[in-house]
Amino acid sequence: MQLDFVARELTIKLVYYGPALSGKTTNLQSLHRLTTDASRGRLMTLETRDDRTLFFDLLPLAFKADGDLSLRIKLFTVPGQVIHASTRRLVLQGADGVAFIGDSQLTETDNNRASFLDLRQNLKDNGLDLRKMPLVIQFNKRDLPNIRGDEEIAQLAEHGREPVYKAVATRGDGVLETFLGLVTLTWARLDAEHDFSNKFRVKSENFVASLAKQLGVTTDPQGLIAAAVGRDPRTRREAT
Ligand SMILES: Nc1nc2c(ncn2[C@@H]2O[C@H](COP(=O)(O)OP(=O)(O)OP(=O)(O)O)[C@@H](O)[C@H]2O)c(=O)[nH]1
Ligand SMILES: [Mg+2]
Repeated sequence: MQLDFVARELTIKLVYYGPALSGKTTNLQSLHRLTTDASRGRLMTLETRDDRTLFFDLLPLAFKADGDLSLRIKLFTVPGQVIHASTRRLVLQGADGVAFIGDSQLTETDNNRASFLDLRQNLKDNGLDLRKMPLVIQFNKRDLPNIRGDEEIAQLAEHGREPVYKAVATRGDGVLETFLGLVTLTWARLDAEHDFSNKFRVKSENFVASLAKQLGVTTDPQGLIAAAVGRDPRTRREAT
């Protein structure tokens, strides 16, 4: 998080993390497609010929809140391939929130798990604690055969503390849901810590709804956020 109090400008960093080929870059591409020109900057990607992210992707978004606050969101993806471990750690530096993009295919279960452990370790190496990090989980590629079933995901969601979204990122399904769920958690966390809604006279109740509207989202944002399986991001997480 970066705060320019004089300019009333807050910049937050959100990171899409997950195993290789789970669809992190695709999420940003879909988000870019689903938002309006006025609210977003250029999507920067750096890939090899076969679509593998080499360093990171970055999508900048901008939002003017009701009160006195301009919010900039820098949305990053990490490169999922195992060899890019040090790059992932670098991209995670100063993250305010994380979306973990998992691959629903049964064959990817071990890779998802390894990537999740890698996330926890890399956060730790950056002095960040996974348990305190605003985090949503996405199970992507729901259109493919041989995927983890809805019931299994519902069970996982019930036992975990994070909101879980199902997605087909190529079609844009679940993409706004995941993003808005993450923004909801991240704003709640930053607001609780720094009292931004008072300092900037921002109405927290309709913060995410008005952000969604400015981004050009035409669907009811509350409905999108509520698509989470398991925990609803709008409810407070009990202290653990
Ligand atoms: N069928 C299907 N394919 C998808 C979906 N989302 C992404 N893909 C495909 O999966 C491949 C990898 O997607 P990327 O978005 O590049 O994956 P990534 O997570 O950025 O991969 P790395 O950069 O290597 O970490 C591409 O061919 C995408 O088109 C989905 O929901 N369904
Ligand atoms: Mg990528």
